[in-house]
Amino acid sequence: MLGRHRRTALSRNGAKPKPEPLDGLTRSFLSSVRAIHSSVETAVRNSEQHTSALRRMPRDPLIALVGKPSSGKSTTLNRFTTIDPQRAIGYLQISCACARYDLSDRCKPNYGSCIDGRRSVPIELLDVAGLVPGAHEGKGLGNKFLDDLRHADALVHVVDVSGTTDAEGKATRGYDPSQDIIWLRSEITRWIEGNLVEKWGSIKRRHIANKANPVETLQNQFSGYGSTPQIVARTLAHLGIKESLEHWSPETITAVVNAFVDEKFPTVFALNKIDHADADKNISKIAKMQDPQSIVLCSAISEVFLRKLAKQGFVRYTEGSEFVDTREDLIEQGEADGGGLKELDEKLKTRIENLKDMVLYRFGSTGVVQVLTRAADVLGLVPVFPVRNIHSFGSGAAGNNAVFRDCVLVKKDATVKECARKVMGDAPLAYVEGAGGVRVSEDEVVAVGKHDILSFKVGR
Ligand SMILES: Nc1nc2c(ncn2[C@@H]2O[C@H](COP(=O)(O)OP(=O)(O)OP(=O)(O)O)[C@@H](O)[C@H]2O)c(=O)[nH]1
Ligand SMILES: [Mg+2]
Repeated sequence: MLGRHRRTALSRNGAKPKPEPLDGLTRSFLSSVRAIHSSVETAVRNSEQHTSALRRMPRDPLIALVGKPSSGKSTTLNRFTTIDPQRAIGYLQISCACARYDLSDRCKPNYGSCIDGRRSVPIELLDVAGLVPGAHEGKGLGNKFLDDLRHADALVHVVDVSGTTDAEGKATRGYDPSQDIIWLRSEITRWIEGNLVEKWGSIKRRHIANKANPVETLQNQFSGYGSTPQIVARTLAHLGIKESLEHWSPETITAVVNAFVDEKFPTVFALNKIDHADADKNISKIAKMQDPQSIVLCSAISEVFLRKLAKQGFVRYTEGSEFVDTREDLIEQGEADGGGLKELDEKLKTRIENLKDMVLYRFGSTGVVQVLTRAADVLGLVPVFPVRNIHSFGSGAAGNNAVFRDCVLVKKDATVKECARKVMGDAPLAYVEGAGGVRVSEDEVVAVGKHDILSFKVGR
């Protein structure tokens, strides 16, 4: 994968690439993103006016981008539809239920899109800036950072693998980015462990007095981090601890916190700036330390650049792929008008060639689209399709034969009851029907292909 190719880094000698040439493009890019977002909002409002009792859950799954300053979080976020500087809506690609029933031509999502059974479902992304070593003691944006983190269901740790920024994001050369993975993780565990150990004496006393079980006691402590009893139960099951809680050693507490962080904050490592000449050796080192499933190689700046050029009619770019065609390429391929694309000047031409050499041909894509897919994988999200009519899969609107209009993402191990709450809010539930019109118990756990098409019947 890390084949030897001509090396022409986008930014020479690792300094931050000059922003000037991109400024005009950036402005128009941002304004078009805002335009997209406002049309998304209008579409959302319109659909809300005439469709089912669907409501937004108190909390939908949230993926947080974390990483030291200048690692590329904002650049990555800008690839998605930004709501404000910290938040964006990304679209997750999933297999839609319409494909199972050969109904793809009638599948019309309220949110996102569905093409031939590949559905894009919106998911919220949060840019959590301000993390530096020592954050758990309040350094940098310390506590603010850690507070924001509570809401996250999965983390994307954006790691600068160019080695051109130190642990605090300052320009340097030859920095070892595998260190960032170690200290960032340790900031999170030390924050949680510090809070736990501080109160351990009284936690133990209450545990004994209440004759509580360890899940109850720990969930009381961890609920502030957005934990659930299921997460705590999985944490403890994973460790298989024999001693009762009041006899736990400091080592056991450390192990519990570590296992809890694994469960609560599943993490994807987005190894960013792969366009840089020094990236290879750093990637190899990190690849040896981490589960390969948790790693995605990416170049956020290349993705942003290609999307801008495509928007402005300079290239044809299939997002998430390695395919970039210029006017010349298309003419060569037999499209006489060059696909209606504009001519490129020499500077842009060279830059695109470099980008193909350094990123697309070597790694197969800019990797940014894959970051989200991988995050959803580690989070184990299950798409659930609520329908009004379990036989037609329709939304119940007269004269409308569209199917599977709604899709919600729920976390692994979610029950039918939790899905109902997510979709219907507090409306009283009479019963639930699953595919084939059969009754489904509220305690059933949903999974892909199992109880994932549901019709909620309201009433007492
Ligand atoms: N070479 C290269 N540079 C990149 C890439 N992604 C981002 N950068 C540059 O890295 C610098 C920092 O990027 P940002 O996206 O602002 O970083 P950040 O993580 O949001 O930083 P803070 O907001 O300070 O926490 C900018 O100059 C980007 O242009 C990339 O894929 N390759
Ligand atoms: Mg930023």
